[in-house]
Amino acid sequence: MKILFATSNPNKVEEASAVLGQSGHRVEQLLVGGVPPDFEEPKELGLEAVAVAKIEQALGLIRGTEFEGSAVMVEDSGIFLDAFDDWPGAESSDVEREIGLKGVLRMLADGRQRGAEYRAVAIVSDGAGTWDGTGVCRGRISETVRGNQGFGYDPIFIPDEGDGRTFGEWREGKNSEITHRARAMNRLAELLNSPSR
Ligand code: ITT
Repeated sequence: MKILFATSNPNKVEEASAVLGQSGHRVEQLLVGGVPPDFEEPKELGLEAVAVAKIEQALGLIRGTEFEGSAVMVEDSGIFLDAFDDWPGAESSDVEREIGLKGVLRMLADGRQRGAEYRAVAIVSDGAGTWDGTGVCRGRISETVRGNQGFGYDPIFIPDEGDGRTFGEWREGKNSEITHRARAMNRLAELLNSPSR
């Protein structure tokens, strides 16, 4: 199935394309008038609520266009630090922009626990049916910023299922089955490819 991914983040498109491509789906970034959609995100309500808000807006956006009736996908993700309550979560991109990765490291400097996890919620809808998948990737926050691969928090995130390197140091790319996004996309692929769909 062709899936139009409504996101402004090319890293997400690349990862979704690799994972869903293995299950026979073709992912393309949804561009309306040549630009990715800019959604209102109720971030204070958490990832799920943001993903639901994004899919509703995406379906509204393609209504009456050449894309109406196509499958569209949205995804909301973030990092959750064990030392804090649900933070930064859905506000990960804002926090990264406001205090930077070094600012996040400073917040853990007083010996706080360093456990963390990435979470992703992805939703596909063709207007008639809706499917969703979630994924988690457990890890811990490094002491220093290491590596420049990936995006976002990758240079300070050490996945538990890795070899001690941050995702920022994974030159081979982190698009394997262990990431939160890959897990959410694999779940979606299972649902989309199910005979009972
Ligand atoms: P769209 O909303 O347009 O899809 P976005 O990048 O703004 O793109 P989100 O609102 O879902 O996406 O914010 C996700 C943020 O969470 C992202 O900017 C990073 O700060 C962090 N994040 C999520 N997944 C990540 C990953 O795989 N690697 C690094 N950081 C990630």
